[in-house]
Amino acid sequence: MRIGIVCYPTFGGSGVLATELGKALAEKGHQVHFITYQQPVRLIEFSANIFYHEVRVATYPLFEYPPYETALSSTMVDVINNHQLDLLHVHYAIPHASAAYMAKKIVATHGKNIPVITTLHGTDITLVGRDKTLAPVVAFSINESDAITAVSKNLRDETYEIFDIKKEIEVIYNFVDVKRFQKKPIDAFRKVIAPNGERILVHASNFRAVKRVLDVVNIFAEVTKEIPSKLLFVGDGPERPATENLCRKLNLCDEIRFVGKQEQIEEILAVADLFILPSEYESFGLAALEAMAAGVPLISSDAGGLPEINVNGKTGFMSSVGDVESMSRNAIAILSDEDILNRFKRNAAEQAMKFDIHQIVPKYERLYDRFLVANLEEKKPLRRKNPI
Ligand code: GMT
Repeated sequence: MRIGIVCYPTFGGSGVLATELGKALAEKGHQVHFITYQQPVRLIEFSANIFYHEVRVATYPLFEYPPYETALSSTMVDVINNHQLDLLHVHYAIPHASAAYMAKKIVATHGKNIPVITTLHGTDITLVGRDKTLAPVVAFSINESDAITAVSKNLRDETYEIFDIKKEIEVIYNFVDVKRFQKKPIDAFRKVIAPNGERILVHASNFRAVKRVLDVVNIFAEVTKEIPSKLLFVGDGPERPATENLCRKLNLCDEIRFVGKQEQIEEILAVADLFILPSEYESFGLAALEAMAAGVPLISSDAGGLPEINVNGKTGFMSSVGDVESMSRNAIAILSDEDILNRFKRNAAEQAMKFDIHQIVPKYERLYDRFLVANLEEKKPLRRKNPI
């Protein structure tokens, strides 16, 4: 099949998921065309089945706001026509679903039917999408998609709650390539981070307000009073300065490291003992799933789709959003005993298997197949019942 994938090329969960999906499909023999404004961060190695088409936005002194969405639709049309795409799979509704709608309408005038599948990821619905400056377009373009998927049951329900969606939204969970995360810890790396055998806690995110990164510092402050430990912050974003200030205020600078945006997150997770994700909302929590795949238990909030991946008391613990005291207590409970920690690690790794790439990617393929078959049916010449 020839599949066009549209996504954000950055470190965000939706872009990571879309890129990993494209890579997996290419490995299975499909031809995959990424249409983005930059090379996706996880698209580093060469594959004969992967193509990359950069969206270039025209600039002109008149344009205070360069027309990205128009450029994206035009690039989609170009790729659909010149590479005979069978379907478009767009990740994150804004502005990808509406740009795809426009492209679909344009190629229809050339006599082509291009099915559009929209995968909703979270903030495109719960945070940004519901804003009144965007909502009518988001709702319309979701309804106009040929198929809609959401990355958790929670996100599906939230979408029905927020918008008047007339179609079925199918849940296809996010996935992880478990094998990639089953790395042996590099001793030398562990020693650099925790020279005296301290426990290693990790948080990875885009440091937006919704992640409640300050809670991570406050949880760590409590943990380190009881258990010698270190904290690694992976990623970067708007809350970073406030987070650094809090580390300084609590005199924890020697215990906390900011390692920035990392492509090889699996190397870091391989030495981690606990992953902290106290988010205000998380449609799924792909970063948490990656941690679990590396055998790292999870201390998280119970917001959004997190209860669909974190099994309370088994793969980690969940607490109400903002309940730093409960999260600290649970973290200490897991970290204070080697046997308990190892049991949680095993459970986390086992739970991640349910979301392994080999379980989930075929679900997308089956969804694609439905449209391929429908399109073939449409193209079949009409057979007369009584040929003359
Ligand atoms: O804020 C983020 O975490 C980035 C955002 C994105 O769309 O790139 O992540 C959302 O999509 C991820 C992949 O499906 C989910 O795992 C995250 O939970 C979701 N983030 C939120 O809902 C806040």
